[in-house]
Amino acid sequence: MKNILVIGATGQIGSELTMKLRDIYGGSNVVCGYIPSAAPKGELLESGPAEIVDITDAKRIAEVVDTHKIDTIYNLAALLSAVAEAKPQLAWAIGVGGLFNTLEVAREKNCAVFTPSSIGSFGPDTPHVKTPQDTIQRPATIYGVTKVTGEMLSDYYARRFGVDTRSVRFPGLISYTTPPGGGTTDYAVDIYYSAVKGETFKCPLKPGTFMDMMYMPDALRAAVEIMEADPSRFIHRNSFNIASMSFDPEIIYNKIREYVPDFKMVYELDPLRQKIADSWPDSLDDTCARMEWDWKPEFDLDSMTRDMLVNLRKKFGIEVNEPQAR
Ligand code: AKB
Repeated sequence: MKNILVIGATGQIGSELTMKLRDIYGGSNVVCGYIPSAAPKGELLESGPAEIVDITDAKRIAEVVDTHKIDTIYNLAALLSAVAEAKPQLAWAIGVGGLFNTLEVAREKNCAVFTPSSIGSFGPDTPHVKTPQDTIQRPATIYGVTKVTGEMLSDYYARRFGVDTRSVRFPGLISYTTPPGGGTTDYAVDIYYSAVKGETFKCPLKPGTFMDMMYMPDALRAAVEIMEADPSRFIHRNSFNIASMSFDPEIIYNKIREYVPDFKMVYELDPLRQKIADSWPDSLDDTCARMEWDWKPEFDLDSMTRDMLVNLRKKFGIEVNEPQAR
């Protein structure tokens, strides 16, 4: 049985991953680590222990690890790409300083560490289509710089100190539970909210902007499965490409229109997000993850769209029948 600390447990991934980990390992064995400005509420607060853990405070991480006899840390603290461009110093302090603190505590107290990387770890010189696992990265954003640094630091701690560090490069994550904040791929979540609310969607990226995306249940499963995987099969550790679907704004819009025929979208470009998206891959090659720990996605664009529409309508109390394709 694992004793897990999730740092950043109230964020977009953390709020759902903490609940999934509690389902698997038991509520009392998974600590929700949060900062006071993002305190847990409802089920997240009630289903297990919660502790204030600011990732920039190494002493506090060590205290919580000792108190709860933690053996595995999920480090989900980060600023997303567009916000990080506005606050590069804070992005570094959290993404790199915070990871360094976490790895040091893990080294001293013998914890395994999961830290997500991202498609944002790639840059303009990366091959954009079917981006290989091992290729040039050289990102153009501070977010990407922190992610590449994190991948290398995590590999260093594994090689040099034997810390069990593992990671995946997440695509844009789509979910109906906790909205993302400040990412470049957020449009692919926002578009579903507009569709169920009957609003015209203002798309910040131009047609033809392809990026990898993934439905949250697949992403959560990846985070659990990689930490459960047999490390003797690993050739890589930090960080594995994982993929399930790649689309541009037109493709997702037309998919939603199969279920919401009156849905309207207009383009209102955000130059910062467009520049970031243009520097990221169109699609990743996830062969290594498939071979080294049997990664396999379950959702495609159609099954994700159906599930998103059903669940967002429930969330907003909108009565309609199960969406049917035209
Ligand atoms: C972002 O857009 O910043 C994130 C990511 C792809 O890492 N969703």
